[in-house]
Amino acid sequence: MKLIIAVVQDKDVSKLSERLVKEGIGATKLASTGGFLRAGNTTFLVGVDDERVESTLQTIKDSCRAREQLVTPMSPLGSQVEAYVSFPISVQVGGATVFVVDVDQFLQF
Ligand code: 2BA
Repeated sequence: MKLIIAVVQDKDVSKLSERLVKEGIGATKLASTGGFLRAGNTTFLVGVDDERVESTLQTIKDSCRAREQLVTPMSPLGSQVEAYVSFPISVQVGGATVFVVDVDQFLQF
């Protein structure tokens, strides 16, 4: 068994949730925050038997798409700490960031 941990954009959550339910794949959703953008995203925990890993990854891939997001970092201007200028830059977010890890035991009490 594997645990698939997938960080997805909030805009893709309902589509992915619906697909997982339809395909009978159990999942848990956690509200999470990206370390870089500090914007909300959603982390799915999906436990699946080994033979369903590839199809589950394909479901995640099909449900999540990349988007451009503008971020305005603060950049120092000159030597004074309080002198800052900000300008927006575009970063590509997603589709999904996925980790697949081995599960030692799966227990339900
Ligand atoms: P964030 O950390 O908010 O990152 C959003 C997007 O910003 C990233 O998209 C990437 O394009 C860009 N980015 C991240 N760190 C950067 C940096 N130091 N410099 C320049 N640009 C940077 P994705 O790579 O698609 O990641 C989407 C979200 O997936 C991330 O949101 C984070 O929540 C998660 N994630 C990505 N890589 C991860 C990792 N190695 N471990 C855990 N979570 C990760």
